[in-house]
Amino acid sequence: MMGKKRKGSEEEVREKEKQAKRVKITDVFSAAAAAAAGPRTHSEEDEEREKDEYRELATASDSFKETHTNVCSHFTTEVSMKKLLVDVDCGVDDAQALMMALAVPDVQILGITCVHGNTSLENVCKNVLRVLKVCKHLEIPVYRGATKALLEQTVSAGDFHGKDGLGDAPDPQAPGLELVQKEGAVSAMIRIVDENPGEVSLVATAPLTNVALAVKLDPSFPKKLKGLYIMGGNTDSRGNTTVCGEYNFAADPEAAYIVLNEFICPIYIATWEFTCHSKLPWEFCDGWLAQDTDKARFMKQIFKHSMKSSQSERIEKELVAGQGFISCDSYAMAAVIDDKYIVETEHRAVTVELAGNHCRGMMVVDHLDLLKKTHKVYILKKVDLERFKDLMMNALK
Ligand SMILES: [Ca+2]
Repeated sequence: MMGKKRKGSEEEVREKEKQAKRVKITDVFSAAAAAAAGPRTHSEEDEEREKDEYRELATASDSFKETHTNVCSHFTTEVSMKKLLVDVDCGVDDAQALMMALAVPDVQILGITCVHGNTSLENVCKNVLRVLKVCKHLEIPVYRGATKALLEQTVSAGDFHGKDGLGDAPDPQAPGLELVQKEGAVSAMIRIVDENPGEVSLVATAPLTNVALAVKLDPSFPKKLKGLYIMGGNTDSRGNTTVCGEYNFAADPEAAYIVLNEFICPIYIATWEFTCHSKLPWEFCDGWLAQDTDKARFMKQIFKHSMKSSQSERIEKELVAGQGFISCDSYAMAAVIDDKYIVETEHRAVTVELAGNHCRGMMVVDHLDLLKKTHKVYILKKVDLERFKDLMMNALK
């Protein structure tokens, strides 16, 4: 009874809010009509009134943009969608990050570009299509990108996500590679960003080969991006692939160097150590996978191999701050989806070590400002894990 009453009053509040918003929108359109009709005379008084109307229009419009309501769904769709490009080497955590984004209504993925990494490029493309199929989003275009690092120095991703990248749990009904676009990944990235200047955020959860090639083909590419969100690199020389190197950076150090030194858009980085410090308890993972949905069953199947790998002696050594559930790529994805998720960042110049016997591929953080770089990146330090859990749960609903 109490619940019912509360529900009723919540509905009343929502209805009142809707009515208030309708009034605001009516005001917006009236003001727009008045402005479009033009001034009758040009007395100072009229001019002042017109300025007021424009100011009101701008304020009402801004306020409307923030409401994210369905009162005028067409208008809302145009102004509030978050446009993403996602560059992946589709292992299990890339799949988790993609599923997180695909489950959020105000996120629009304009394209998924594939790159070498966790597994072969062909497997990466296949894996992305499998994820899109289970999420019922096969309409999203998938593009084939670089098959190797810029200098072709192969660093194995090991067997953490299985040989095929998705836990070696193949699906005989998987969509075929004929669904992959003819256009190459790098030219698609450049074209899509050209068509939506200043609006697209690029989420890169793989070796940065495609992203580096994009700036080399089109030097104006970074300034047309809204932001770049990277999973990769490290802050404390903790390696998970080489002694000091995180996989995505160690797999193509030159590409990581180019991206960190040539991308002038806002850059947010979820580093290896950060993801380890932000791990979730395995109990959360159990509840997450126990959801009664096709997506949860799919995840349970592809994640089994990595969950087992996490217990190995080698992975135990790689993990910073102990055991737990770490969906590395999802931490970078959450940053672009939820504006309130990032709690604390460090604003620093960074680069990548390209030489050295042990440190090639390591991210270097310039705490002393000795590199004299004007462009600094935001290194994620603390995030709202409750919001992150909500996004994770939602991914498999
Ligand atoms: Ca990845």
